[in-house]
Amino acid sequence: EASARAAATEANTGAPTIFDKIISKEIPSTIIYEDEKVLAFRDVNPQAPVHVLVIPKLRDGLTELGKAEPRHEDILGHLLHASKIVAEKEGIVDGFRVVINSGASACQSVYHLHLHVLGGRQMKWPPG
Ligand code: DGP
Repeated sequence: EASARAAATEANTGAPTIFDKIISKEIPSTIIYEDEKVLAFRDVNPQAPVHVLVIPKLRDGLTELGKAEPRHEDILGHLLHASKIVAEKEGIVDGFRVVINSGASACQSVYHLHLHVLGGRQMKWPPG
């Protein structure tokens, strides 16, 4: 846990992230949904039978949810709605979880805002 937190702290530089290369398709990913504003693709390290990341194509300062400003309201709503579309496409819309890790205390590891859409198994509460 301490090392995950340390890695998360070190990763938070505001520099470009691996997600830029996923958006540009330089790094391949399994895309589940895409529109002009967002991209949804399978997480490389799935924590559930369905585990998809939904990200804004334009980061626009949204390294993490904790940096959100009023100008981000539209994209934040769009990301949530895209998460529901992903859940529908993946056949889990009757029960799924959306998670946003924001900052080192939440062990965020990639500093480009992303929503985790998780499902396909019984989820537990509270999360770790
Ligand atoms: P977080 O801990 O919330 O910052 O989650 C970052 C997620 O990103 C983590 O679950 C693994 C995923 N991830 C990291 N690098 C890649 C990659 O190159 N491809 C894909 N598909 N997922 C990645």
